[in-house]
Amino acid sequence: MRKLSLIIAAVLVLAGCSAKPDISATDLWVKSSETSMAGGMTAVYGTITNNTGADIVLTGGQTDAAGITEVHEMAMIDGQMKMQEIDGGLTIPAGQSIELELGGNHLMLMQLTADLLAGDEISVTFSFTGAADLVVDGIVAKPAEGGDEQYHSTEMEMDN
Ligand SMILES: [Cu+2]
Repeated sequence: MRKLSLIIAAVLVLAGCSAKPDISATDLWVKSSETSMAGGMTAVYGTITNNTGADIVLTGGQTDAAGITEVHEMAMIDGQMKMQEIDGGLTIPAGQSIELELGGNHLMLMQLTADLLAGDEISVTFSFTGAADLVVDGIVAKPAEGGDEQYHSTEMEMDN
C-alpha cells in the first residue's frame, strides 16, 4: 500500500511538470478582410512566450488555411516599408515573449485555401528550433482595427 501511494505521488509530480507548456500563445488572431480571399494572403498576430530556460527560434508554421506560412518582419527597402521573411527565423529569448503585431513581425499566410471572413476559425502549427511544434486551434479571424486593408500588399508604399 505504501509503495502504491509513492507511485501515485510520482505520477502526480510528473503530471504537474508537464502542465506548464514550453511555449504559450496568447491573444492570437488572424486578420480577415476583403484581401483575405482564397489565393490571397493575411497574417496571424498575438503573443508567443518561451517558458523554457533556453532561447528558441520561431521558424515558421503550417496551416490548412494557407499554402505557405512564413515569419515576416517589416523593413525599409529602397526607401519603402515592405515586409520580408526573417532570415533564420525570430528568436524568442529564454523566459521572454515576442509580439506579432500590425506594422511589425507577423506570421504570414500566403496562398489562402479559402476566403477568411470575420468569425472564421483556423488552426495553426507554429514551428520552432529548440522546442516542439505548437498547435493552436480556434484562432478567430477579425478585421484589423483602424483598417489597414493594404497592409499586406507587396505594393504598399509609404506616403512621405
Ligand atoms: Cu508578411
